[in-house]
Formats: sequence, C-alpha cells, structure tokens
Amino acid sequence: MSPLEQTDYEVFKIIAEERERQESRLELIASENFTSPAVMEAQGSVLTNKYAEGYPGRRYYGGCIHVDAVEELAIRRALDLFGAEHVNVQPHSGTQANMAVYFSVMNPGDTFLGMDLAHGGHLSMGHPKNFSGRIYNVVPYSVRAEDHRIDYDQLRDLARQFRPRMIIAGASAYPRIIDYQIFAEIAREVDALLMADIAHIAGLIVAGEHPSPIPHADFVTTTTHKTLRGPRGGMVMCRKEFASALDSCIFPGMQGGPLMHVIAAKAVALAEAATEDFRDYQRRVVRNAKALAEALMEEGFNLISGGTDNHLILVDLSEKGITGAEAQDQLERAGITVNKNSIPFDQLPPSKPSGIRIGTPAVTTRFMGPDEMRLIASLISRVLTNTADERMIAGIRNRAKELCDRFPLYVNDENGYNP
Ligand code: DSN
Repeated sequence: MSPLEQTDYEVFKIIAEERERQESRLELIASENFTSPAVMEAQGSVLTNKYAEGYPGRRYYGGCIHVDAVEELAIRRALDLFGAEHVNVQPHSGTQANMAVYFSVMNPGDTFLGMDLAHGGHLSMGHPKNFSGRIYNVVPYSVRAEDHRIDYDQLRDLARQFRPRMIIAGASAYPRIIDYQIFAEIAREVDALLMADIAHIAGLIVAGEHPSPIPHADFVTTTTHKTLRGPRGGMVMCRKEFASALDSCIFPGMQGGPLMHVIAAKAVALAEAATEDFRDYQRRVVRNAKALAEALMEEGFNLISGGTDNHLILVDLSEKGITGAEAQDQLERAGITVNKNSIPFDQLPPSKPSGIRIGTPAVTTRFMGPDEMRLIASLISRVLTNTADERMIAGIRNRAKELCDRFPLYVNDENGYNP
C-alpha cells in the first residue's frame, strides 16, 4: 500500500480514477499533454517543503543551497534551449507570466494590442473580465474573414492609430504559423514593445517546427506543460535590459515563495526538450495534426483556415447542426476528449460556440501516428453525425479504448511512454 492509499483513501481513489481516465480515453485537448515519470518524480519531491523567496544566491531564507542549484540548472537549460538573454522560471502559470511582463513595463491605463479571444487569443490578452482587460486599454486585432490568417494590415493600422505601449503576438486557438518578423516590424515602427506568448507552441519552437520569436521579441512568455511537456507552470524570457524589472516584478512584486518542486520539474522537462527524441516527437505532433486535419476534411468537416501548420485544428461545426458544446459532450460520451471553442466571427456565444478545438500533442506522446489519426477522424465523424444513437456511441467508446490500449501510457514497454 502506498502512503497515500494508507492515509487518505478518498484522494488516492480519485487520483487512480483520473489516471484510468487518462489511460483509456483519447485526449485531444490541444493544450494538454502527458508529462514524463521523471518530471512527476521531481514535482512530487521533498523540494515542496522548502521556502526560497528571492533568487539563487539572494534568498530571504537559510538552507537554500540545493534549491539554488536546481533553479540555476533550470535557468541555464532554458537559456540554452531557447537562446534567450534572460529567463525567470518562477511564474506559477502562463497567466502569471503574462501578468509579470505587463506589470514590469506598463502602467494602468496603458494601451496594448492583443489577439481577440474569439479569433484565437487568450483571456490574459485583454478579455474584459480578466485583469488584463480591466487594468489596461486593450485594442483587439483579428484574423481575416477570407482565410482566417492574422490580419497584419489591420494590426499595422491599429498600431499606427493607437500607438500602443505593447503588442502581443500569441494565441490559444490559432492553427497557423505566426510571423514574428512582421509583428516586430510593426512594433518598431510605432515604438511599441513586442511580447510573444508561445505557451501553445513552445515545444514546436524548440524543435524548429515553428519559427522562434526570440530574435524579434522583447519578452517571450510560455507555459511549461503544453507542447513543452513539462510540469504545470510558467516562464518568462526577455532581453537583458528588462531582466531586473521583470525579476523584481515577479518577486517581490507579484509572487511569494517560488514552487521549488515545480522549478525542479521544469529543469527536468527542459533537459528532455533538448534531446533528439523530443525533436522527433514535435515533428510527429505536426505530422499527426496535418493527417488528422486532412482526414476530417475528407469526412466533410470545415476547418478554420482550411487546415493547420501546428499542433491544433479548429473545426467549424456551424453547418453541421450541432454546437461546439454539444459536440464536446457527445465526444466525451464516446471516450474522446476535446474542448468547445469559439471560431472567428462566431454567431454563437462562447458558452455554446460553433467550434471545437482538437490537438495532437497528447496522443502523439502515446506514439500514435497518421493511421491512428485517420481512425480518430472517422470516429469523430461518426459521433458527430449520429448524435442520438446510443449503441453506436458505446461502440465508438470501445474503439477509442482499444486504440488507447494499443498505445499505453506510463508503462515500460515498446510503445509505452517511458522516455
Ligand atoms: N487554457 C489554455 C488552453 O487551453 O489553451 C490556455 O491557457
């Protein structure tokens, strides 16, 4: 019996059930992944016991010799991996990372340009209910109606008109390459700072499957748990000139004690991300996304922008007679996990939008390939075009389970995830 099973069976059981859910269902949420046992071991370690306010060599507590070492390791690995001038590995999440950048170079009421949430942006890029939309004057930019690519002409016009303090290049639901060079040209022209939020595509960038914003942006924020496949957390990279403002904004400005167990797990993930296996994994993520996109289109689905360049696909269900919320529920019953998502120019509200977002990072970690993507497309199609047929849904749930059983997680065998 494990200590947890002995002392708190209720929590033990919930974790066991969640593990079973992850093992037995097709995980297609674009922002999720399965981190390695090594990352989880670091995250579940004694480092969770240590307070370490401050930074390596400049802590407010004694006894920080080992946590200093692990944070220095995480910093060095991040700098090497991304080629950045400075990094702070302490942000607890992606939103905290974005907040740290805003607080370090903007005053309340300053203007920034961020991608409209309905066009692929993120809450922390200026949604009216988020701190970002409440503190700052946000000017949203969008994608073009004809091809769903970022409207760089509109971006330039808005930048010239509003002269923002900052422009944010980044998205949560944008299936195409982001051109950081154009963003940088526009930012330079209006004397704005450029921040790139690469939370979704950090792993792709490391592997060269998406251009890097590092040469172009003043700040680069990311989460560490999506395509980067590390522990849940955030990170900010920046040019040297902003290093001290950023660091003092994160501590003591915004956060107290850093999560040293998570920072250790970030260090492990960053080392894993420097391997050829990881680069190969990212190539397979993108190849799988393309195979899934093509197969879905062959099944008669409309995809926003007509396909994908990265790890995610945005399916427009507006001609299918089903909302994204209904599709998410039906697929869930069939053992397939996706999330409902607004699509550009959506006529429906965000709670019942017209789309679903589908991503390949998690199933690719299980070593599924293009053949499995084609099978998944046909399962999705059958669920979404036969919503009332309970027997058929049960049959698909079995097919999804069989597929998961063929590509097991967290086991030490040929197909298993055992990096
Ligand atoms: N919630 C994340 C996503 O799903 O994209 C963004 O933070």
